[in-house]
Order: sequence, then structure tokens, then C-alpha cells
Amino acid sequence: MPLLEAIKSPTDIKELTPEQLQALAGEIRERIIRVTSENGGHIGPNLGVVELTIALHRIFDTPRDSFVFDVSHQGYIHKLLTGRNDARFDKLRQTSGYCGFFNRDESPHDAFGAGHAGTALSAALGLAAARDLRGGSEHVVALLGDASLTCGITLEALNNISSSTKRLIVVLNDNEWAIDKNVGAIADYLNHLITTSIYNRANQEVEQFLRSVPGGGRLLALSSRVKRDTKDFITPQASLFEKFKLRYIGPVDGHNIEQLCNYLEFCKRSTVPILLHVRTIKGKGCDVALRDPEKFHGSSPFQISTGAPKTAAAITPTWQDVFGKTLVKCAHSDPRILGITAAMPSGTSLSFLKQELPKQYFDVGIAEEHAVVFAAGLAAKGYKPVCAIYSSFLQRAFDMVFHDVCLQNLDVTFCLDRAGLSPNDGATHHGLFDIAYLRCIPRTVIMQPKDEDELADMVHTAIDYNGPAFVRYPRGPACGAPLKDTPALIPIGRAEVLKRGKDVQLWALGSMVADAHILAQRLEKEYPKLTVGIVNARFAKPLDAALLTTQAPHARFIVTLEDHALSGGFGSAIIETLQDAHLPTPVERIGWPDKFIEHGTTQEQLRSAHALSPEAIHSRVSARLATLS
Ligand SMILES: Cc1ncc(C[n+]2csc(CCOP(=O)(O)OP(=O)(O)O)c2C)c(N)n1
Repeated sequence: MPLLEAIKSPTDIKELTPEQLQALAGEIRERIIRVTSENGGHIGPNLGVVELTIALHRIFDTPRDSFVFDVSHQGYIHKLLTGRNDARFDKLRQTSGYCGFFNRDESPHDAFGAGHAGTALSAALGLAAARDLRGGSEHVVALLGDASLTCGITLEALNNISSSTKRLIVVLNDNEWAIDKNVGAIADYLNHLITTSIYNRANQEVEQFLRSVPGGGRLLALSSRVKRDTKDFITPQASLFEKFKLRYIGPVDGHNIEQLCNYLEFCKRSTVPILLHVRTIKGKGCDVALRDPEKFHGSSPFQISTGAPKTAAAITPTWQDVFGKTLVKCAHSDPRILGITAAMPSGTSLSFLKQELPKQYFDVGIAEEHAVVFAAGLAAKGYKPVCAIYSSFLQRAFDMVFHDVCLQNLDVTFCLDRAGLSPNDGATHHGLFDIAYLRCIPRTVIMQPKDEDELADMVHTAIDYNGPAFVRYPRGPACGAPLKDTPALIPIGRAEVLKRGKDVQLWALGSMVADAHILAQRLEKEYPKLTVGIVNARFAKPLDAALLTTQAPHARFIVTLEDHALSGGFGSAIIETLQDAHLPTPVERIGWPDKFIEHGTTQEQLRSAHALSPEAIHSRVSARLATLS
């Protein structure tokens, strides 16, 4: 019987021989490659930590001990080893399958949920401090990627370790990659740790320990050889981590299970916070992932032999590509225009700017807060920065948008990709809250285009506008609308009437304009005497109050449609405007309910599950109409 099938809980791993552990690693790799090739997913990061995760479960005892994985996109092996190697794993990231990240609702082995980078060390420190307060003896292990180490929150946690606990194990999974190549001084420093010739006392204590465990002498000889070859082991005093009172050991080979187990055993006995620096290879064991680590960080379904996508390429360009190319066009004509990404050049398509105008391009690492204040600084000196950040990741920089950009009325443009659903990733990645958290800040201008031509116009308009402007647009292929040669300026706060009608007014934002057309057709067919108007709102702020308050007195009711949470969203803004104008026109709001929306196979499936399919929208509006007749 295959070894993996027999693993029902981490306890089963403890029984295996070193040879079996090695064989288990092979089976896990096969399982992950198979499932991600079908469903898509974070293949590269997971293939890099197969041996490391096996070793962690061999040495520690979850759920008594706690593992906190940063981002937790590399948690598939952990799932397989903690009782989740079942049919729901086959459906990983799909409807009714397991979530692609750690999730406290899914298993007691998932000590802390994540999806956004940089939280693992703080969370682990909290778990460790809670343990200390209770007088507990269990272990807390934080697994950080080399890029997550660069996050501001991680550095804040590092600064706090020594005052929060005496026992914490940090495993630094260093594969030299974020999604794209890791950038910045910390990446350089880690590289320096790996390659410099500062030789230490060979961590005498580690040596002594290794000599005392079975097979340790052999491993020590091996590591001494590696030491000669790669100038392994760094003097503890030389390590930056030691300055944070975090004992440093490493770097060690992250694909040697036996060696990892011994080092982890050493960490387990440490009476001071300790960091084990582990070197891994992203995508190990899968040729196509090794060849293209960026593409296979997170992939859509692919052919295992060639790496080619399984799904046919969309005929229409993606929203983010249209944004990326429009920005290049604008930046060519004005050298003050600069593009800023927080470690997502390919995800945001800022890679076009990087290629064509590298001097006008900045990748600041996974540092959204810094990206926003950095942009504010540039704007204060007359530049026109454009921050391309996913809607859900900008949540992190709320105060910077408030305090550094809007309060000082600085001319920063924000292009919020993934505004709407990110179906396979789920709750951590859906961009459903940006209108609500931006609308309350004075001076914000928030827009969303109905198609890609309007996106180009809005990018141009936002850059031209002298103040904080936000353009939100969804993930994936756009509508296929032809693009004008030159983007046009849209008057700020001006909506577009797409269809005249009086009785029911559909106010739709962005991608929901297409739904408004379907709804109008159905309503007019169902109620032949009814006239239905469609407005492409274009702006969630400032709303076109003049148009709204002119239409409202003549309408039986107004329907708002948005790909955003209802709480505080576009529909709420419409109601506020009507109330402020003392207009009693009823409003039916279509949008996402006040819940964290789970992951699912497709956008359509999730919309059906939450009564947002075209049919469900029609029945709701039709039922409301019946009450008003
Ligand atoms: C706040 C935030 N910004 C951006 C991302 C997108 N993101 C997901 S994984 C990742 C790179 C992580 O690199 P690293 O920590 O080195 O882990 P690895 O993937 O190499 O295992 C990025 C930028 C995110 N999840 N959260």
C-alpha cells in the first residue's frame, strides 16, 4: 500500500524509517503535481517544502504544537499529513474541496489562518506568549519565506521577540523567490549569509548535539563537506538575527529529511528563540516548475509534460494587461508617471512597464504600506506615481492611504486589481471591500469601468486628476471591447446613461453593467408596460448625484448592482445620496452579503451560491417590483 494512503494523522509519520520518509516525499510530490495540474494552485512553493514539512511533522506534534505558515500557500503537504488526503484534497481550491490556505475552520492542525503575507511571526509570537502565560510546554513554529521576511509586520515582530517569549522556533524557508525574484537588501543579506566565507565556531553546541544523535556523526561530516564547499555556517555574532536576540543556525539543505529532523530536534530543545535557515528549491521535482518558477508559483491547470495551460487562452485580453499596457502608453508621454508594485510585477502586469521603461518602475517587495507612503513622497515632489495593488492587499495600507495620501491631498493613482472575486483563493483574496474602506476617506475618487476601453480611459483620467484616485477592476479576461487609439478623459463624477427608461432605474458599477443589461431585458419581457433605464455609474465616489436625484422622483424604484460587499458599498452610497436629498424612492441593492465568501471553482458557481446569478438577481428584483405595484 502506498505510504501516503496510510498516513491518517501526523503520528503515523513518526513510525516511518528514513527510507520510507524519502519515499513518502516522492508520493507527496506526485500527488501535489497531479492535483495542481488539474485544479491549478501554488505548485512551486509546495514542491519546495515537501521534505521540510515531513521533518516538521516528524519532530513536532500538531495540534498540541502549533505551526504557523506565512501566507500558508505552501501548506498542501501539511494538509496531506494531517488527515486531509481524501476526496476533498482532489478538489483543492474548488467548490467543496479544501481551501488553498491554512484555515482554522478546516482543521485543528491549522493553528492560524493566512493568505496575506507577513503575519506568521506576529501570530506565532502571540501563540507563544499565550502558552507562556498559561505555563504550557508546547512548541510554536513559524515558517517564513525569504520574501515574507521582508514584510514590515515581520520586522515589527522580530523587534518584539525577545520581550515576548523565551521559546519560539522560526524556520526561514529561503528559496530566493517571492512570486518573482525576491528583491531588496534583506534578499541580498540572505544571499550573503549563504555565500560569504565568515566561518564560525561551527556552532559548537549544534555539533555536539549532532554527535550525540544516531546518524548525527555522518550528517556532521556531510555538513562539514558542505561547509567547505559553500562556506556554510555563519558566525552567530555576525548574523542580523542575533541582533534581534534570535539564535541563528544554518543555512541547511532543505531537502535532506534526516538532517532537517536533527536540526529541528536541536531547535526543539532550545531555551532561547531560534531561527533555522533552510535553503530550498522552489518547484523541486517538477521540470516545468523548475524551468519557470514565476509562472509556477501559482499556476492555472497545466499539462504536466509541457507546462502548457489546460484551458484555452481567453480571446479577450485580461483587465490587468489592459491596465499594464495603458500605463506604458501614458508613461511614455510623461516621464513623471511612475509605476509601483509590492512584489507583484506579473500579477499586476506592471511587468510591461518594467520591460519598456525600467527607470519609471519600482518593485518595493511585499510592502504595501511602504509602497503607498513611498508613492506619497514621490507625489510630494511632483511625480505622478501609480500604485498597482490588489484590492485585498491594499486593505493593509488603509492608514497610509488616509494619513499619507488623502490627508495631504497628494496626487497618487491606485489601480486595484482583483476587485471582485478571486474564486479559487477564497476569502483572503476576494476584493470586496475597497469601496467601503475608501469611500469614507475624504478626497477619494473611486471608479470602475464597464469594459476595457473604459478602463484605459479611467487609468488616463486617474493619472490626469490632481489628487488621490482609485480605479478598481476584476481578475481575468475583460469583455472584448475594442480599444480606442488614445484613451479619453472622463469628467470626474459623471455617470453614463446607457438605456433610457423611467419606471425602474438600474444603477450598475463596472462589470455589473453587463448584468444590468440582462436584467433589463428580462424585466421588460416580463412586464411589457415597464420601462427600464440603465446607468453605468462609473464613479462610486463622487456619485453623479445630479443625475440620480433627477431620475429618482420619476422611478418606481432603483436597483443598484455592484461586485462588492453591500455593507458600505456603492448601493449604500446611492441610498445615502437619496436620503440626503429627502427622496423616498425605494432601493434594491444587489451585491455580496455581509459574510466572508468562501473559495469556489468559478465565479459563476460562487455567484449562484450567494443569489447573484442573473436568474437570482431577476427573481429578487421581480419580487420587489411585485410588492411595489
Ligand atoms: C500582503 C500580501 N501581498 C502580496 C501577496 C502575494 N504573494 C503571495 S505569496 C508571495 C511571495 C511569497 O514569497 P515567500 O515568502 O518567499 O514564500 P515562497 O512563495 O517563496 O514560499 C506574494 C508576494 C500576499 N499574499 N500578501
